[in-house]
Amino acid sequence: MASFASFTAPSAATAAAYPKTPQLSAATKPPTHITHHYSSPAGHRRRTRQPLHITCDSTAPNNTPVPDNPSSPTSRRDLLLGLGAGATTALTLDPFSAALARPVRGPSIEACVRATAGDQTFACCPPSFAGVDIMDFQLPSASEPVRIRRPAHLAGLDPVWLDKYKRAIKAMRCLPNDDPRSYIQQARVHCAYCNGAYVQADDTNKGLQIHYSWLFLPFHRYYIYFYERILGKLIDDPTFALPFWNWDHEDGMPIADMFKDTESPLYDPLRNPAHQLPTSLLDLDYNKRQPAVRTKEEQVRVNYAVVYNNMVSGAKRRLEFFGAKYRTGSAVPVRQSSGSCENLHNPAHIWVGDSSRALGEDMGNFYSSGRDPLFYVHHGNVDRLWNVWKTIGKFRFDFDDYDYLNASFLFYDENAKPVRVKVKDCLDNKLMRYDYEERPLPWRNFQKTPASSATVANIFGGEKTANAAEAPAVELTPLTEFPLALDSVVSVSVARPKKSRTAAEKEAQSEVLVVYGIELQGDKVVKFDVVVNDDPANPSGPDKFEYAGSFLNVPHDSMKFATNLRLDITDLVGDIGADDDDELVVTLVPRVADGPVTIAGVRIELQN
Ligand SMILES: [Cu+2]
Repeated sequence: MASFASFTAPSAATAAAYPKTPQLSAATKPPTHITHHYSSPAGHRRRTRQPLHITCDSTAPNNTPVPDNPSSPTSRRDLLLGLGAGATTALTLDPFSAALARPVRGPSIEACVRATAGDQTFACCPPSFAGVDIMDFQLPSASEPVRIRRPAHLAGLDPVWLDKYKRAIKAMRCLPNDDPRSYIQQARVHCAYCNGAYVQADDTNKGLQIHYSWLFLPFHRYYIYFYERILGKLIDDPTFALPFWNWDHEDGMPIADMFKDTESPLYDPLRNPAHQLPTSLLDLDYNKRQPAVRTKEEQVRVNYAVVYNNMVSGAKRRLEFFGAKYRTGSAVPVRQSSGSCENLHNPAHIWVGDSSRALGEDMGNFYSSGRDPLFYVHHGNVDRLWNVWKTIGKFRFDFDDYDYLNASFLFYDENAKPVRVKVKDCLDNKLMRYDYEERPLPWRNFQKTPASSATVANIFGGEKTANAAEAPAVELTPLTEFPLALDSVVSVSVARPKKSRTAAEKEAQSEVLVVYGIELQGDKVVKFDVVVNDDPANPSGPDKFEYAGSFLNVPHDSMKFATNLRLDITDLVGDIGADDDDELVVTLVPRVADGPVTIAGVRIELQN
């Protein structure tokens, strides 16, 4: 047990139940008990939420409040400007002039302040780094065993491994709260990086947000890398590997049983109970209060379609898969665009979280999602799909941009030592001494089908292919009426930069549909779908040719922000027979609007 010498082991066995959240929000109104009453959004009967009992071998109360960073007592919400009238203009410009081209060099820890979510603030800053040497990350020794991550629904059948996993999570829950490896401190990592607690080290006038950009995948890779190594250390097992939530395979779509056992340290009471039934399959096209009425077969098909869209047809190039380039100096309210890897992962957050709570805890808000063990398992699959994407071929490889490779983050490692990591050291997970068990990819050659609506054929089919915009049955909103509030279905005719492209031209450049200047509150769930040459009265789902993609915001900080949605429609245009059309009719279909959203416009680009 020598490896435990470096931290204070909890002692004595008195804590009857471990309250998971109170210390997170001393200045707000945290739940101080762990039995909650729940009213499901679909009007189910009220039920009492199962409490979670964790008995720590400890005399130390593990709900000791962790103080904020004393130098930064207030939230940044009031310190940074929200979006002004010029924001839309700024978004349409390239914000990355040569003078600004520098890698994002992690957060300024000294300037960490309380995070925001809704009208509350939360203490999410890490334990002070003051006077501590921050090491540069070193890849683990090549002699270390490779940790093999297995799908959760299969790994859970192995009682020896499951026991280790539960013991490790329990040990993490029982660490003192000021230990940077403790359960609550690990959850705070996500909160601090995602809910407005940090500014950039090299430009403290600018906030730091690791979503909606190319930082999304590498940040989360390192996050669960350290989390996994901490768990292994806590049970003294250097081979310990996390499972991954294999939701891109039919068998893995329900939440794995081990997370639903209310007596287990893997359980989180703050989830949507309606989605923890044995028959509940994750819905990758989740519309929150509009429950999908699908058979199991239909849900599996829709999920495969969503994975296919975000991994294959809509993710031919790096910008659309990874998300926008993000460099030091990029203004905080302008989050250029998320990649399809992130878009693919968003619905699970909303689907798992408790939608009866204003902030959607735990998984439904970035400030709290790290409190659910499922978070790390969900992100394991996202991390795995990064690797899978690179095997699909053509232009699917990592960015080699200097500012990507040298972007850096700060983490605490398994020895509670602060480490500065750079993106370039995480591009090959095998060098990080972990890997994934191979799984079939049933979505890989998904066959989409045409929209079933006869109306679509009437409007856009037959001889009516030369200029779909002239179709009389669709009420078109002129582009000059943008920006507009997206509070109902909107169809707009958008000119294509080039029609009748040859196969070689399609190979050389993707046709990308850009919904730009999407403005919303960061802490609101907003979802809209985008369909092309489709019937606005009966818009298609993800398994149809006409469906281009969806925008979904997972609630995070409470600032207003603007972003873009980029959808590769090269395949779509061919599928719907619109190759020779001058224009496409793009329909935006609002699905969830917990807050207002405005759209500055829609355009089509050709992109290398
Ligand atoms: Cu996530």
